[in-house]
Amino acid sequence: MSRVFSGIKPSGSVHLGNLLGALRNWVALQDEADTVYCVVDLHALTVPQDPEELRASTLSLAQMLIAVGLDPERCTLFVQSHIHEHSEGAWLMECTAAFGELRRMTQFKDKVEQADFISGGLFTYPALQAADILLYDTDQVPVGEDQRQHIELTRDIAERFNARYGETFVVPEAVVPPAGARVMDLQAPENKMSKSEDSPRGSISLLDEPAAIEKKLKRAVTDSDGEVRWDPAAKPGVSNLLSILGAATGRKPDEAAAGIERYGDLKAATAEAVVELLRPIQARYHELAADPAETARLLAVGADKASEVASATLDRARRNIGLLGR
Ligand code: ATP
Ligand code: LTN
Repeated sequence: MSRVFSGIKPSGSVHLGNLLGALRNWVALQDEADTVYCVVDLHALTVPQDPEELRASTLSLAQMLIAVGLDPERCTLFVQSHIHEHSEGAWLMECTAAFGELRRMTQFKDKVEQADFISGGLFTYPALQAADILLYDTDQVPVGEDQRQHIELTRDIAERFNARYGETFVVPEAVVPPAGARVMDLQAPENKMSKSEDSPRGSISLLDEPAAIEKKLKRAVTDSDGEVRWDPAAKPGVSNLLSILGAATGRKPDEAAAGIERYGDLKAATAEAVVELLRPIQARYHELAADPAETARLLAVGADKASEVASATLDRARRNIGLLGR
């Protein structure tokens, strides 16, 4: 059975892009593979955090992952910082990645432009991500389009480590869904929908009330030519609405355009589809949020399962690279 691994940061609330680009795929893969999913709290530390908020968002993200359909009995669901092998593995990865490779990462370049404090961790972030993936002998990494470059780097690191020190790591590949891989911001459709707080009106949180969803979609940026047509280059706003509508109703974006002539109708149809998609997720989330102790228990079971695999892989890497055993 192939091994699947993926991670999501506990920063801000989970949005529609996360769901359509990544989480739905995570859920589906539970039936086909040995799946390992991680709340990557260490990755959230690349920017300063409020300690209480970070703790709360880590727990709440785990609850949201279960609400969207991850089943802790069928997958391994855990918190990254519970498994110390991730931090230790990251050092081995940092020493295997080239400075130039890390410098070329577009996510780093974008964040550097926006951030007023640039931590060292922001730069070495993809090395920690490589450790996450390689510790679990991962074959496939389901992610949105924006993560493709990090997975390519992970492959290069694994191949280089194996070439230098002998077969140690499985070389993984990215699995990017055909529809919804890149959901764009509703107000600035040239940017991806994101958790960052600069554009609350451009992003639909999985916990938004129906009225808020309708309002955000009604105000979504379109264009002035008035034709409902799938054409991401010329019509980014309209095409984004069609991708969302398509992904929410199981169709390709151009098929979703059939029978819709006016932008107002497109927005209303998209809002209705999104509200229906989120309704059961929200109900389940609120149930789980009422019992944090149960979530903590589930995460502890996940950490036990994860630890077994991660420690065996890290031992192998330590040995192969020449660290003295004790
Ligand atoms: P941030 O905005 O803080 O960078 P994020 O929204 O990108 O966060 P992550 O935790 O980094 O969220 O990503 C979790 C998963 O969601 C990743 O697999 C990522 O590829 C996917 N993803 C994130 N944004 C989008 C988007 N707009 N469209 C499709 N997939 C997305
Ligand atoms: N970098 C990813 C989150 C992430 C991840 C991972 C994804 C951290 N570790 C391992 C896949 C596999 C992001 O910013 N979305």
